[in-house]
Amino acid sequence: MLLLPSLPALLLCVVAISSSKSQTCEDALKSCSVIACGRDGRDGPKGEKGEPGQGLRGLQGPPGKVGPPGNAGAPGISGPKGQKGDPGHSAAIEAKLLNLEAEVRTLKSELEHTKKLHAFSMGKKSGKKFFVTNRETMPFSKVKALCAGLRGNVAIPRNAEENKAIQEVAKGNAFIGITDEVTEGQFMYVTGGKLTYSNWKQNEPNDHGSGEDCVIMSESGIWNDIACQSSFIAVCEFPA
Ligand SMILES: [Ca+2]
Ligand SMILES: [Ca+2]
Repeated sequence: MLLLPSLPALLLCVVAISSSKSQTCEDALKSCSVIACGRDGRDGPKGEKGEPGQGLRGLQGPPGKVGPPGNAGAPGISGPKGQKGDPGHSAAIEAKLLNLEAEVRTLKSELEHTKKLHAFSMGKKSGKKFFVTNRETMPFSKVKALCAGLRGNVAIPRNAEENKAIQEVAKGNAFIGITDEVTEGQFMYVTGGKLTYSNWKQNEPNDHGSGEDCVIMSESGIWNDIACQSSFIAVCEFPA
């Protein structure tokens, strides 16, 4: 950088030359790095590497490019357990269903109990059915409709025991489920089938007057054919 020697070095060199006349200028050049003798010198030997400079450092360069993404890290630790959720719909429906089933079992049991009590209170249970009346009188067609509405049938005495049971329930002239509406003179059960038992009054059935196709049981338990449009006591029968 500095090709010229400093002023004190130049003066020193001049002083050295003047103080020793026996020295040649070339000798002086060996000890002086600056040509001070009036003619061109040659390049001196290469100096040793200097100390690192104390100058200012350069400005910081711009940031480099973003590097590629790193590998995925290991899974973290499981979080704390959450609070218990509300019961689902299916669980609620299942619970209701169980309640309903329990209620149905209870109702069935109570119904059986009630039927037994009813049959016992009637005291007229005969075989596998029992007979019921409200003691109202009405034409035969209405008796059939009334009993069907109660999921029963018009009372039918199929043997002497049932005949007696109906007699005790009716306590008066009551229709029984027997007619010859289909074929005159051929009495049948309203539920189908020919008679297997009968308790006709003497000289009955006689199809008196304009015709008698229905049958009543008198207070004494004997039968008589009679007009279906007449009104008599309604008695229904139900399975026991
Ligand atoms: Ca008849
Ligand atoms: Ca008659």
